[in-house]
Amino acid sequence: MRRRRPARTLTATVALAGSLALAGCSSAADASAHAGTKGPELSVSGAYIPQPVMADMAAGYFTVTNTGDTDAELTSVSSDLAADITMHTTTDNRMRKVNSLTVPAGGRLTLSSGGNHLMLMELTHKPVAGDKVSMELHFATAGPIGVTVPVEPTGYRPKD
Ligand SMILES: [Cu+2]
Repeated sequence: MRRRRPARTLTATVALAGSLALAGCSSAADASAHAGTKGPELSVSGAYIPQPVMADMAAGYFTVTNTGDTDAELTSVSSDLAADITMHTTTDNRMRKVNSLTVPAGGRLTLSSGGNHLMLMELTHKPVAGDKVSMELHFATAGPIGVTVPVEPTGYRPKD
């Protein structure tokens, strides 16, 4: 009991609080590296573009699976096919443009007809069924993923 020194204990607590505050200031990527987590691990499947009815606008769908332990944010998609690609969500049959979509850790982000989707505007040409379109998906804290996307017939629905 005589060795107890409240003053020293208090100092240690302050020092610990200080180091926690510093950790909070580092970037998300740094923090996950230091914590020994593996971060997002992403793969893309089931991508397709239905042959568009109009000459200047198309939709795009795919699934991103995240087997990592950190959420990933899809922040943009680029392609030779379209100068302007935006991401949309659909709620009560109304679509809304969003700046990012989350791929949850251990989960998936699904873009499908009637739900989340890509809108491709200002098409460089009208794609037809059988074409292949290359796309690149960009993420906030993970490297980009290139995908070769088949163009399917207009009313195509994937069977799951
Ligand atoms: Cu839309």
